[in-house]
Amino acid sequence: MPGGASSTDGSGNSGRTDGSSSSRRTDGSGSNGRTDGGGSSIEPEIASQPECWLRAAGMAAEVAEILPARGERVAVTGCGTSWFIAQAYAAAREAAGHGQTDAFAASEFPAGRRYDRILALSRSGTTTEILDLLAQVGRAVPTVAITADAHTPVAAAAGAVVVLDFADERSVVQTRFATSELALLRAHLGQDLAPVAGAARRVLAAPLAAQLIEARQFTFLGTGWTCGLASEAALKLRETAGLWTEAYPAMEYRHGPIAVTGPGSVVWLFGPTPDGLAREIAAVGGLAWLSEEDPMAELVRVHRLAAAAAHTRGLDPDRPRNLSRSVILDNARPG
Ligand code: F1P
Repeated sequence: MPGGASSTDGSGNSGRTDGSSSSRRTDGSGSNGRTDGGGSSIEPEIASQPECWLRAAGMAAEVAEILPARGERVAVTGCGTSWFIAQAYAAAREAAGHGQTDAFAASEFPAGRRYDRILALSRSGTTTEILDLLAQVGRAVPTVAITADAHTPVAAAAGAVVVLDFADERSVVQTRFATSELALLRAHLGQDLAPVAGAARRVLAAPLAAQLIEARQFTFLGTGWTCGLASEAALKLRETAGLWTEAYPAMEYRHGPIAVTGPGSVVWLFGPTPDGLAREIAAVGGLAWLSEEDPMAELVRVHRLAAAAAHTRGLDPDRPRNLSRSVILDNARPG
């Protein structure tokens, strides 16, 4: 069902594209077999986020039955961008009083912990660590996956699936899929996404500040649910433009990370600014970037910067160095 939800016991591995026999990144194509037809895809994907968010949020009632219920003990898992979105949702859910929510990289999921539901995030639906985890769990615990592609192994591996195919991307790096699944999850927590989409439209319409385009190093800081967004922002600039980026909980910044701030550094705050921190950043020569916009809209500014910085550096933002749409491993278990 496009853009919908279903419970599945489906048929397995169609869509898995394993490529060469021993490489750790094995889908080879860099775009899961898609043909881009020239020109960057990432800019229109970035620009479509407000509409995608509203559409995803509009699905919240339809899929409420298979998403975590209030009071459940929940684990959320993913890899790369999906892990950082898992972190953001986990903190937001717990802060909203919906119940204990832990986030794990799929490869580090603690065996033996009891949860009422496991939520797996995977745009591609083919990531090995996610599929291995779901296979280990089986039907012992209710599992639900959010994916962009219903015709991938994750749909069979999870007990239920939410498909956001309208937010899928041609770009290797995730922008609108990741934020759309977070929009759905925020809506499921009872948040109104309309003002958030409005904030993203303002961010999209504003010029990118020259100080951001010219910066040599970025440190992203967050608190609560924006810690995950800060990590995702840092990953986006690394993946897309090869930039030096770091991310921490805001109060951790003074405990070491401040050492790398200097002229040409931007310290980008996604959550509330701890008292005195902006002054300390300025004192060591960095630029503190603060925003009144919703942090998810602020992530859109990072997306725009990532694409612009890639072009400035002569890189193709749709095909980042050393990356592919999905990491599919031949030997899933280390050691
Ligand atoms: C996500 C992911 C991306 C990363 C890279 C490999 O996988 O880890 O975040 O940019 O391209 O894949 P998934 O969400 O499809 O499981």
